[in-house]
Amino acid sequence: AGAVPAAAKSSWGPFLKSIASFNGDLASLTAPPFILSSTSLTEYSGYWAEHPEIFVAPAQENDPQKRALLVLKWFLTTLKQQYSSRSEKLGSEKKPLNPFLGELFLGKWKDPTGEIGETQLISEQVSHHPPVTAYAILNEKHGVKLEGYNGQKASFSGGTISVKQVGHAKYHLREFDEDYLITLPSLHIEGIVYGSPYVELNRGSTIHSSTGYIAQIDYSGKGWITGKKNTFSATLKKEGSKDILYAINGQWSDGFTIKEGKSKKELETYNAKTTEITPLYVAPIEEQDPLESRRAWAKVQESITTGDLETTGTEKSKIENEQRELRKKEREEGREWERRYFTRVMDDPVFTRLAESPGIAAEEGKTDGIWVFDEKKFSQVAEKARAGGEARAEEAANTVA
Ligand code: 0T9
Repeated sequence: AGAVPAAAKSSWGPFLKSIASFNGDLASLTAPPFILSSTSLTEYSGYWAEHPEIFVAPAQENDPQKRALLVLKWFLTTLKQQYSSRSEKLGSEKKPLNPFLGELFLGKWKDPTGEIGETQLISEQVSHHPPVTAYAILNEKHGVKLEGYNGQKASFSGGTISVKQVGHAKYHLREFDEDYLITLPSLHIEGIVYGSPYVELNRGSTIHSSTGYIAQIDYSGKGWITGKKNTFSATLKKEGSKDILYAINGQWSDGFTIKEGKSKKELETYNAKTTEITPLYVAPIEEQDPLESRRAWAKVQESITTGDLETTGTEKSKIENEQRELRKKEREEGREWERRYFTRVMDDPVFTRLAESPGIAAEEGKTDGIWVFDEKKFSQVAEKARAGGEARAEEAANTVA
């Protein structure tokens, strides 16, 4: 208790009252200024690969069973970034900026060692109403590709906001032509009454592999055995068999232990607290595309940081009005906003095949169709950028001459 800054206490009460009549649309929540984050939700896609070396590790493993374990391990190591890094950094969960349609967040994890290779992030807001973010994370050197999309369905009851994630992620290994379908955990926001919200995971999530391995992860929050927050227990099995090949237990924000199923032999302990992350490189704002998140929101972000509420309001409204105009024009011209990197499909063969495995509710993964990373669009954008770069270089050369 007592986490609400004194100056903000007066705004928290009315806010609590307003969420009591919450309609399920998280973006419509008007949170008090001190709980506003200057980060857009498009940036959250980066949490999937803040340990690039763990992200590509499965590509270097020849045994399919161990590969499936490494994919599960990688997934577990992303949870701390995804769900508790903001609380740790900012003191509580904060409300992200609600991305506009077509907003982009692009970056890369550089690799000075040359062993991991560069890992590239492409995140795009593919829907505004309801909000859906799609992403692709690519490591060319190791032939690893993650793609997915993410929306949220929320409800408020008993003092907490419960959030169901809509969407899924697919992890692909080129060398083995192998796919993993990842479902996303449900979460709830605790600590709301005290004004210091933080995320806890509940229920479970799964990873189904095209090689027939199934990982099941159960989240129990303050587990009844350990009483510790962020507790989970995971198993890896072969489809159709009850034998546990590996069991992983611990806390996703702290650490966990991987044991062999039969012998219970300890294979590895992972320390989430001491494993360092690799920061994402994002181009300087002046080099960014106007649709890139940090460029588009720059003024809003600055005013949130300095606590200038008036500017936050006016700059936010500018973006919202511009967006309304764009949508109106599209409606009049009978067209739809062209997503730069993603395409909506009604059926994705990998998703359909893996989602058929028992235990997956395929419909839950669909947000009016499935968003897939469009390699063709991607290479066209890359081609254009190259051509642009060459033209600029030529121009520069001519100027010098
Ligand atoms: C995808 C992730 C997601 C996004 C966030 C619910 C939430 C927005 C969605 C699901 C990422 O891969 C993982 C992590 C955290 C999720 C966010 C936590 C959160 O609180 C927000 C919502 C929109 C709010 O900000 C509610 C306001 C709250 C902070 C004050 C009561």
